[in-house]
Amino acid sequence: MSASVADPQAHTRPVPSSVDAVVVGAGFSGMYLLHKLRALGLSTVVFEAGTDVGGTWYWNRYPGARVDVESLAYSYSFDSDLEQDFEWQERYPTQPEILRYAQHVAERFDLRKDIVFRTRVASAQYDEDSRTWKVRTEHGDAVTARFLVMATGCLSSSKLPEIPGLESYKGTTYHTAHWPHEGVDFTGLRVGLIGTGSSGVQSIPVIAEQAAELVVFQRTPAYTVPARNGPLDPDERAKIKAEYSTFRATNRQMPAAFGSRLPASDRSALEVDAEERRAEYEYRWQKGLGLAFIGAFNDVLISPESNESAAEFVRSKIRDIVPDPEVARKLTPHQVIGCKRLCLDTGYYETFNRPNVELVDLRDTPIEAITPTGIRTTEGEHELDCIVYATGFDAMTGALLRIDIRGRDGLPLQEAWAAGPRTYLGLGVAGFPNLFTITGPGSPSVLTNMMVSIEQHVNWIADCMDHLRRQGHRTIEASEPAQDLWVEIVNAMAGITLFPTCNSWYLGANVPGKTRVFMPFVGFPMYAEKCTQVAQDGYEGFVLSG
Ligand code: NA7
Repeated sequence: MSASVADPQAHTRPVPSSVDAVVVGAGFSGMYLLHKLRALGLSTVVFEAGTDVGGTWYWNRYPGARVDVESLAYSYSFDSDLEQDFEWQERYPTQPEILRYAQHVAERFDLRKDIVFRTRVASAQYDEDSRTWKVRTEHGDAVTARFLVMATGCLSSSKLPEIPGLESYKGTTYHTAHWPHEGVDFTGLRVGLIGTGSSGVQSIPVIAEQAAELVVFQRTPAYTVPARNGPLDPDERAKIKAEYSTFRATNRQMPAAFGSRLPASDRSALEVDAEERRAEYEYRWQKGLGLAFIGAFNDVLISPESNESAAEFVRSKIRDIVPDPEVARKLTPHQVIGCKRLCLDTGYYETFNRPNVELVDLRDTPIEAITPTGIRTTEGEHELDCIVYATGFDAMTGALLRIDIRGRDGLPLQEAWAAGPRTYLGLGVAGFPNLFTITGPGSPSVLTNMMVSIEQHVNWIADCMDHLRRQGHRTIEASEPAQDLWVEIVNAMAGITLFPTCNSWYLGANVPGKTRVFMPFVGFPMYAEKCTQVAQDGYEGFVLSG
C-alpha cells in the first residue's frame, strides 16, 4: 500500500505526564476543542497520527476529493473574524482548499504547540481510585488526564476489501483515504479501481482523464447528482458574509444543518402531479443543490413511493447521459435513493462514455481474486499496472474500537459495544466516566453538515466541563437507563425512515461481522434541542459525582 503513514519513530514534542484533558485527533473536532479548553484554562494535549492538522482532509487526498456541503456553510462559525477573513474560492471546495483552511485555523489560534503529531493513541484505561484516565501512545508515552475526548472522526478507519489474493498483487496499490502527499501520475497506466461510493465517484472522472485505461469494478451502482461546482460569486459570498450569523442560525434549523438558502419542502412528492414533481427534481439537478436533491419533498426518505419518484428521475438522467444501453443498465441503481449517502459529482456518468473506461458490474461477474498482475473476475483477468481501493471505512466505531479503551472495572469498549455501539446522545458511554465522543454514534454526525455537528458537540462538552468545575464535581457518566432509552430512540427515529433498508455503512453493513445497528441520529434540530435541555436540567441522564 502506498499509504503516507506517520513515522513511527518520531513525534514532535515531549508528552506531558499529566493534563486536564487528552484529545485524540486533530481534525476539525480536535482543533476546535483544543481552542475551547484553552479558553477554559484546562491544560490539554492533542494526539494526532498525521504530520499536521486536518483529519479527513489531511488523509483523503485522492484526485477530485471535495466536500459535498457548500464552503460558506462547511466552515467554523465560532469566530466572526475568522469567518469574515477567510475567503473561500469554490462553491464545493477541494481537499487542498479545505486543508489550507484547517492550517490557517491552526496558525491563527496557535494550535500546533499543544498537538503531538505522528502519534497514535494505543490505549486508555480508567483508574477508579484516582478517577483519571491513563492514556498510552504507540511510542510508549503515558499521560494521566481527568478527561478523555475522542475526536477521532467518523470516517477515519479505512477499509480494504476482503478479496483473496490481495497481498499477492505486484503492482502499486492506493487507498483513497491514504493518498500519497506527492500525488500520483497515472499517465499511460492501466488502472483498476474498486468502489463507487463518494470517493470512487469523485476520483473516477479525474483518473480517467489521465490513465491510458481505467477499469471500474462496481458492486453497487451509485446515485449521484451533478455538483455544478465553480468559483464562488464574490457578490454572493459578500451577501452571506454580511448576515453570516443569520445564515448559520437558519442552517442549524435545517434537518441536516445546512441548505437553508432553499426553504425546507413541506410537501409530499405524492401531493403534486408528475410534471410538477419532475420540475422540482430538475430544478435541483440543474442548480447543483447536492444533497438537497433528496429534500425536494418532505417524504423522499420516508415514503417508498416518493423515494421511487426521485430515484427514477436520476435513472432517467443516466439513460440520457449514457447512450450505450448496456453501460447505462450497469450504472443504474435500484436501491432506495439516499439510503447510502447521495454522491455529488463532476462528470461521473459521462466518464463511462469515454473509450478508455470500462465498467465491470460485479453483480454479473464477481471478483474471484486479486492476482499478482491484476484482478480476476468470473469473466476473466484484467491486467493492471495499479489498483485504487475506494472501498470506504469502518465508519463511526472503527476509529474508537481500534484503541484499547477500558472503563470502570477494566471493561473494554469492544465488549461494551459487542452488540453495536451504545451511547447516551452520542456524547457519553455508561461505564466510561469522563469519556466524551465528538460526533459519536447516536448523534446526527454523518447525516449533517459535520462542521455544525462538531461545533455543537464541542460547545456542549466544554460547557459541561466548566459546569463540573464550578459545581465541584469530579466525574460525569451516562446512566445505563438513559443510555438504553437513547439507543431505543435512535433506532425508532431511523425506523421512521427508509435508511435501514439497504446495506450502508450507516448500519455497519459494509464490514463483515459488524453488528448491524443504525448509528447516526436522524434530525439535527431536535437533537440539538435535546442536548441543550439535558444540560439545562442539570445533565439529566448523566450521573455527576465527587
Ligand atoms: P463508501 O461510500 O463506503 O464506498 C465504498 C465503495 O466500495 C462502495 O461502492 C462499496 O460497494 C465498494 N466496496 C467495498 N468493498 C467492496 C468489495 N469487497 N468488492 C467490491 N466493492 C466493494 O466509501 P467512500 O470512501 O466512497 O465514501 C465514504 C463517505 O465519505 C461518503 O459517504 C461521504 O460521506 C464521504 P457497496 O456499496 O458496499 O456494494
